[in-house]
Amino acid sequence: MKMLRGSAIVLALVATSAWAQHTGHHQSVSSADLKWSDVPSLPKGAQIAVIEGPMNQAVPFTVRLRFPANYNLPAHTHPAVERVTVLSGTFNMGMGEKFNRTGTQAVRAGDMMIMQPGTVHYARTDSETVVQLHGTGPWGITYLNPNDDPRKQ
Ligand SMILES: [Cu+2]
Repeated sequence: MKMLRGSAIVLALVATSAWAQHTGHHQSVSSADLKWSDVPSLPKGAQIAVIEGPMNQAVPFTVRLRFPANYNLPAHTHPAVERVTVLSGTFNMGMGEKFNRTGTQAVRAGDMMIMQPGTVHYARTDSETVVQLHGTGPWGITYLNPNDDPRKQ
């Protein structure tokens, strides 16, 4: 990328304060600086770091999700295209309404999956797994069985 010398410093300063906002500015993201927090919409144990967003608006988003070992994510859908890139560990993804331990496909570090809105899917981990989601909001998650939704518990 070609950049004027003086503006590079200004952009770097903006980038550090502009995470989690869609600014259209150059951003350089170091994984060590990510701020992780719990995710109210996901079963306990998952954490999220928002790099770009916010996810609930019609803007591009990039987030990372960290799942502990032996994590189960029940069947659900999203209102927007889901693009999942696995960064570490293995994300075992299954298609369909019924959670089936043996019916998952291993999505490994470096692999990715793209799912259309409304596709019913579920996932589980055997070891700690970090995935990156990117796309365009507004994002959301709807559980097939409302009792699976931690926001309603
Ligand atoms: Cu999903």
